Amino acid sequence: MPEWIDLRSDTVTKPTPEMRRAMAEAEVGDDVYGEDPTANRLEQRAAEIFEREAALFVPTGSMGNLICIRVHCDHGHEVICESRGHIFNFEMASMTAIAGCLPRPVETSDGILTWKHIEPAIRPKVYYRAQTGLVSLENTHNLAGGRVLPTAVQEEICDRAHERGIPVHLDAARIFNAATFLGKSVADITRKVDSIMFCLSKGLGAPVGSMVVGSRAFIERARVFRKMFGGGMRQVGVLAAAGLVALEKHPPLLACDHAKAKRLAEALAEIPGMRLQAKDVQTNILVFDVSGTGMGAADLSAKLKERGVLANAVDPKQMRMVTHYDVSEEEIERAIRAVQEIFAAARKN
Ligand code: TLP
Repeated sequence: MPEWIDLRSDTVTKPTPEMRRAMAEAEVGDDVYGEDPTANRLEQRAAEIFEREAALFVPTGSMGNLICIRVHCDHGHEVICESRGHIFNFEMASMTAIAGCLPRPVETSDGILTWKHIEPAIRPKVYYRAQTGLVSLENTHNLAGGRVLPTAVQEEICDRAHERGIPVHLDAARIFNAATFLGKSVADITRKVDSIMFCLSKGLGAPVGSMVVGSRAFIERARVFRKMFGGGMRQVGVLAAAGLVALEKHPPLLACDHAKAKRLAEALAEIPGMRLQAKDVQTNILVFDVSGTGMGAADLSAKLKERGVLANAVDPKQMRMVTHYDVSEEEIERAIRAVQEIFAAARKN
C-alpha cells in the first residue's frame, strides 16, 4: 500500500504504541454484568472530566446519539437539529427507523443554531400536533467546517428549551476540539445540556468507541437501550483501555491539529477561485467550495488521489479536509504542493 496522506477524516487515526500496550495488558471482565474493571474506570473518568454523575461506553458515536434520542423521546416526537447536522445526514435515518422520531431540520448560514432559529420550529402544545421531544446540537459542527458553538448561545438554548420542558442533547463528537479552541474545560462548555455524546475514536485517536455522559438516571436508561440496540459488549476493556489513553493523554495534542488545519487553509485560500477564509477555520476541519476554480470537488478529489492525498468531496462543489495526529506538518506541506500543482497544471491546459 502506498503511504497516503489521509485527510478524509480524523476517524482514520491508528492506535498509538501506548494504546496498543494498554489494550494488550487490559484487565477485563463481562461488561454486560458490569464486571469489566477497565470499562468501569473509563466510564468513571469520563463522568469526572465532564463533572457529571455517570457515563457509558458505546461502540460508535452514531449509536450514542441514537441511544440519547431514544432515552429523551417517545415514538412520534420531533427532534430539532441543524440541517447539515450529523444526526440528520449521516446516521442512516436511525432516529426515524429505530427511535420512531421525526427530524425537524432547521437551516442556518453557518451551522450555528440559535434560539431564534429553534423557537419557530417548536410545535404548539396541542394534542393533534406531533410534539417536539428534543433539541439536538452539534459541537464542533462537522459539515460547517469544524465550527465551534459559542457556549453562551448553547446555554441560552438550554435555558429557553428547559422552560418549555424540552431537553437538549449535544452531539459532542469533537468537543475536545471545541474546548481547545475556546481555552475552556469540556465540563464548562457542556454544563447545561441534558446529555452528551463524545467520540474517543476521532481526534483523540482511540481505535473504537464513544461515550454518553449524563445523570445517573439517564445513563441507567441509556444502558438499557444500548443492550436493546445490540451494543452490550463483553470483555470490552481491551477497547476501553485505548479509550482511557485517548481521554487522559490526547486532548493536549489537538492544538497541533488545529495549527495544521490553519496552515492548510492559508495556503489553499491563495488559489484563485477557492472559497475559503483561513480566519474561519477554528478547529481541525476545512469544508470549502472549489467551484470558483473551474474544477468540481469529485474531480479535485480524484486528482489528489493520483498524488497520494486522500480528501473527500462532500457534494459536487465542496471538499472536506480533516487534520489529525497521523498527518505530520511535513505531509501537510506535501498536500499543499499537490493542490498547487493540480491547479497550475489546470491553468496551463
Ligand atoms: N463523522 C464521520 C462521518 O460519519 C461523516 C467523519 O468522518 O467525520 N457526530 C459527528 C459530528 C460526527 O462527525 C460523527 C462521525 C459521528 C457523530 C458518528 O460517529 P461514528 O462514526 O463513531 O458513528
